[in-house]
Amino acid sequence: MNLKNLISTYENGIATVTINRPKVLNALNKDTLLEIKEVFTKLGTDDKVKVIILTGSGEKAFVAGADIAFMQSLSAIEGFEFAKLGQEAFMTIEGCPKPVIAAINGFALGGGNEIAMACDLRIAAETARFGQPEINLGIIPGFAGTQRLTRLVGKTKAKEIIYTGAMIEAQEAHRIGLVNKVVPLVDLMDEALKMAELIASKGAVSLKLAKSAIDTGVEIDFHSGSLHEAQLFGLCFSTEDQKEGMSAFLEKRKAKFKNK
Ligand code: DAK
Repeated sequence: MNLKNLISTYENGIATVTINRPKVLNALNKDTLLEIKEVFTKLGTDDKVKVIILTGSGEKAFVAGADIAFMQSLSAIEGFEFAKLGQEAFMTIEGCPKPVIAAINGFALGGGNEIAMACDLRIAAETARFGQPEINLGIIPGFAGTQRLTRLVGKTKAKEIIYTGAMIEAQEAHRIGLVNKVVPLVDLMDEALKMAELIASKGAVSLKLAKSAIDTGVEIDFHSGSLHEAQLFGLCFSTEDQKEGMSAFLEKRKAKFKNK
């Protein structure tokens, strides 16, 4: 894969994808979204990859949003195509069967906060800043920010963030449940790797089913979600990992999952 806007590396079951446009604070243009869609589709089906970390290049920004210079002169048709591509790219991350951890190293604004929210978990540097500043540009969030932010932090906080366009600091993002953890910037990638390694030590099938149970369940009613969970729970019993996990517990040893 010939990548111009991303760097993708792999080590010991963990892939790290870095959005690499530091001169424009890693803003998302069409080519970057195309590459995100392509890379996450590929990593999602690569059996070697157990967990993916998404981060931004440099120390200033994770992603400062959609590329305003690119968007400024779009026609209606181009705007529609850009919107569709963005939604597809973000859905590819959210629907990726592997856990995705956002390591947020700086500004996560607009589409930057939205792409972080499409990930499963978010670890933020103390210096990270979050916001949905679209209102300042005369638009509203367009990569499902109104939906994902509301689900994560509730209607009241989501409306405050979206109506004011103001930035919030990492500790406040943690307090309202937007991020899982805040760490010093120098420790960010180590902490993300530590979490990725812990998750990568579990069975890939149960991770995938847990992700599906949570993400599908939150979009449907409680009883349908519980039924979906029961079906996936049943499916676990067709795996070698369930047999190994339970045998290992009873034999008082550490499970060696085969990811099947
Ligand atoms: N796009 C393009 N370039 C950007 C950018 C962005 N979002 N953010 C920063 N840059 C560029 C700056 O223009 C500047 O370029 P040069 O002047 O050096 O050429 C360079 O990055 C460094 O930025 P600053 O000089 O501004 O750096 P500061 O430290 O002074 O300020 C900042 C950092 C992050 C506070 C500031 O850059 C800023 O406010 N940036 C814009 C943040 C923003 O408004 N983000 C939201 C973008 S709107 C859609 C769906 C979704 C969306 C759009 C469409 N559809 C459904 C179609 C999403 C929209 C957004 O995300």
